[in-house]
Amino acid sequence: MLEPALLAHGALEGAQLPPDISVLEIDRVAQNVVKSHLETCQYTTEELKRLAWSLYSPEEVRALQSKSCEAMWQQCSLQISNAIQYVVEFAKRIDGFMELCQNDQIILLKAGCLEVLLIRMIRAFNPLNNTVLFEGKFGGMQMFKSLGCDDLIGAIFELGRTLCRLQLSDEELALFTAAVLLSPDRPWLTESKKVQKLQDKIYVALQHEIQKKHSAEDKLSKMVSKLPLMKTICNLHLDKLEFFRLLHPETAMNFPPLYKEVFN
Ligand code: MHQ
Repeated sequence: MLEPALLAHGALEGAQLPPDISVLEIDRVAQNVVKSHLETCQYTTEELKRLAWSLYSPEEVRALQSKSCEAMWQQCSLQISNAIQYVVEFAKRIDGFMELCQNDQIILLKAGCLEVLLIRMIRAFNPLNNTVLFEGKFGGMQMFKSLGCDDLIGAIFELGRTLCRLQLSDEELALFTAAVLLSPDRPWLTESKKVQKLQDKIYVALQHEIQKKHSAEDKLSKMVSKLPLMKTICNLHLDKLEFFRLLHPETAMNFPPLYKEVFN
């Protein structure tokens, strides 16, 4: 989905900039996006480094596992909803986003925010022991057993592991999440050309950032190649939510408003 546009606009092809974008403008875009990310990333790198040592004990994991499916869904939707608030704030701080019509802002957020969360997850994911941050401590996938979504959780952890292998810096993470958010191919966008232009600049800035250390074509195409798995996870999540709603409509009604609004 993203590849054809990327290739067509030359973002993956060497160092040359599209003729209408200057180096100064690309630097400005990068600075704005990185600043926005750092201001809205929920946990600083230092905080996360400290937290990585606090693991759930086996008893605590067992306690989470013996919760009801409803209680665990409620807890997860609350955590996700909190994290979404930061993604919304991130979007609002990206130059150009607030200049899009409100309809398109909502479409981009609804379609992109879980993907952004999944990319942001690598900051709170420890590939050494396969654990993720959940309510202040790190734990493995077993802690989500009571959700009854082993396939979804397995896919999320697999994505965490493969994205961690790319060793993205905060700058790369910031630009990658901004590019995912500003995807011009989301259904029902009214000004997708405007979105395309914003995304093009962000991808050029990302390529520029990667080139400081690596071969950009290589790393950028590896990053872009994880997008299909993210799409699969988003669809799986929607399926699970729909099924849960059928089984427990009262619980689903009480999910956090933001979670309901994004995934309704
Ligand atoms: C963010 C911080 C953050 C917050 C919440 C959908 C469902 C029923 C279950 C974290 C998914 C379970 C999420 C809470 C699980 C995979 C979810 C529940 C980065 C992302 C992160 C760490 C979320 C990652 C995914 C978690 C653990 O800044």
